[in-house]
Amino acid sequence: MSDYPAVKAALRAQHIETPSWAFGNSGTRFKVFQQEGVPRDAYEKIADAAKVHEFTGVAPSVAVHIPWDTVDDYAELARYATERGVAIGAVNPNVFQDDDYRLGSVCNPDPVVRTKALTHLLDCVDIMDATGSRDLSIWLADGLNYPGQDSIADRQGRLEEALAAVHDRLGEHQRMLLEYKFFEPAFYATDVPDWGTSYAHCVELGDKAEVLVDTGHHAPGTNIEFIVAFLLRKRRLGGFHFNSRFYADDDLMVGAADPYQLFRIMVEIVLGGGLDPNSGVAFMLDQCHNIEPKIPALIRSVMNVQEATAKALLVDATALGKAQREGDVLGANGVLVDAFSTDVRPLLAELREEQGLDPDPLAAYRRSGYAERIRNERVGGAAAGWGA
Ligand code: AOS
Ligand code: ZN
Ligand code: ZN
Ligand code: ZN
Repeated sequence: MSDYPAVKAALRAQHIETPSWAFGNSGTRFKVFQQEGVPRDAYEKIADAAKVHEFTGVAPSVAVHIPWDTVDDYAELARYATERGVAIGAVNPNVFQDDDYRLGSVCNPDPVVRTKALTHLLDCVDIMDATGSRDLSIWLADGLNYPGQDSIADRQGRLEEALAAVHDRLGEHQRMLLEYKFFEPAFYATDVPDWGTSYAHCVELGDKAEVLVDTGHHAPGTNIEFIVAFLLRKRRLGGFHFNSRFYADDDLMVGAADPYQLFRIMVEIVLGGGLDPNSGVAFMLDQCHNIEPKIPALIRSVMNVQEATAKALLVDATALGKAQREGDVLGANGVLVDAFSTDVRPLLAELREEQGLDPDPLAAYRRSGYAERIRNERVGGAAAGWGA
């Protein structure tokens, strides 16, 4: 067994970023259920994110999505976040919600639309300058619904051109993370469908471009931990969008569908040095809470990532290495299974107490009365949300 002080130190150093859009209302194409007390603007989303951090101690930043989180003064928004004990994390440009983007954004056959999309990406870098954010998190909905609809090759050229302009614009301490997704909203072909496409573009772009792995963006059966190990080794793993999926891009709570997969991913992170804050791997959540209350769902998600990380930290690397060198297949697998089977909840409760937190973040949140307060205070006005 690894020594607990080192395990705890690593757990304290891990930061898990919450997404502003997960605090707002969301849904499927069938229905967006309205919940009471949801934030009405970016400020209220940040206030809620601060609560997740207050009770977990490891969620000190919140990603924003532009224009969903548009405000007049981003420096002021960043100051507001600081006052609440959190920071603004990744800036997510939205180049998919306007009618102009029917045939794509930076890959659109129309140069006018491409310019509009690129301008928005560059505007988001200005926002990063104001908020002090490091990461521009790019996900493009670009793709084709029908064979022949547009030239797959030409679209790659347009993509390259736009991404290069963004890369050029980035400041010294800024990065662009390029997320991939194999389908949806385009169903025949996506312009950045997989990690290989994202990786190839990043390598060509330069050192400020890294791949973002959204755990829900893979075909069933994909070995995500292989992708993680590969990218980490090549120093191109920019970070994660964690969530769970049963069927498609379900955006359910991370660790809900397959905690063993999350553990296997975290094992590669731990063994590959990705937990070191200098490795630059950003642990972000990308979830939508359609039917469950948002803040408790995010607290639960943060705890699920922590549990998987704790188990990964308990992997006996010495015993694993020895078994691997000796070709002891069952022994090596047993080391992983032993770590996964360990109940790390007492360890995490102890860690929280050492950090001056309640050992049970969900119970502490429930007792705090915050849910009742926002339900009473946030009446009237439109709820800000996903697609808002
Ligand atoms: C979309 O499927 C991606 O996961 C993006 O990260 C997206 O911007 C985010 O989910 C907000 O809708
Ligand atoms: Zn995502
Ligand atoms: Zn997604
Ligand atoms: Zn997702």
